Amino acid sequence: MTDMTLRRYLTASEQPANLIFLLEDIASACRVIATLVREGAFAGNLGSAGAVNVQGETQKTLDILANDAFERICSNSPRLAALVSEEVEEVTWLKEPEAGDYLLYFDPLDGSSNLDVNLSVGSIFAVMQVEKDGDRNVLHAGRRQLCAGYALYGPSTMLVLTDGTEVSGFTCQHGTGDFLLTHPKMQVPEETSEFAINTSRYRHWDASIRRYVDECVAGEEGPRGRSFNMRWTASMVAEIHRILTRGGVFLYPADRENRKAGGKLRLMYEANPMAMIIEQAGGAATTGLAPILDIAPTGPHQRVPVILGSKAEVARLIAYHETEKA
Ligand code: P6P
Repeated sequence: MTDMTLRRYLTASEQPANLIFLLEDIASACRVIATLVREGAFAGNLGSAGAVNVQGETQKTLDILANDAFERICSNSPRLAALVSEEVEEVTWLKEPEAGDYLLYFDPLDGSSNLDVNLSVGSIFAVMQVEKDGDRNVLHAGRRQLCAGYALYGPSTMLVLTDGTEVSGFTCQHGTGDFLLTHPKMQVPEETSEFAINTSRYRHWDASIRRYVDECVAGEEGPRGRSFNMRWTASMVAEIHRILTRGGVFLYPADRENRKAGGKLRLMYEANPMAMIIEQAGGAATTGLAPILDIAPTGPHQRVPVILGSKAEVARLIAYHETEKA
């Protein structure tokens, strides 16, 4: 069994000490959230908090507790200037920003509708930097992310992280709480026969998405000449982890119903971090019309269309966005 702990891995990667401190704090927050999720039924933490968040979604009690864990644990990081959370409308400024300070973007508990039915959920995060002293701008394109990652609270708790050079997966050892390197240099297979989309939205889809899914469903007799499998777990973290592990393509496209809102998923703390991870693992990430990481944000909670995963399938979907205009 590996003895490569997250600390050893980060130290060997020669990241700046203050970034290592921040990533360790994020890992600590994820350990706390893993316990909160695992013990939720005993502590009476399952179910709704009776409030609605900035997204207009009913907040689960664990959404709030997970956000509190990130805030409480990460706010002490020496060079962290601001927090941008899915659960908080405003940007939380911890200090007067100085050039080089870190900005932390996070979805503390993604897929929380799965909690009450005991299915996988996760946390998603990304780190960028303040550009110059006093600069209170958190709206930077995803290309500027220094690192990104997620925690998956599944049969085991995993932390998957990229620092812009590779994607590494760490599994939390239940006894010690150490995150040990179990999945080094993760790569997305270029080809796949598995797609993930909420098919109940078929009636809202554009022609490009309908064509893609219809061809997959047509199987061996259809234009793709092979059968496809479909998965939908209502947890982006679980979908992305499966795609990183065995390939696939994840789609939450713009459609006739969500286009006015910009799509469903949020750019700064869902799409951008996952796009960096997938690109670093050899996959591709697009809105269908442009790379996600090139989008110039207009707001901290901006929504975008998301298509990402195995490069060959993403390329096909981009082509269909060009040819199927309806
Ligand atoms: P739907 C969870 O709410 C989330 O943001 C992602 O984790 C997930 O992929 C998607 O929304 C699920 O959407 O349409 O199934 O509710």
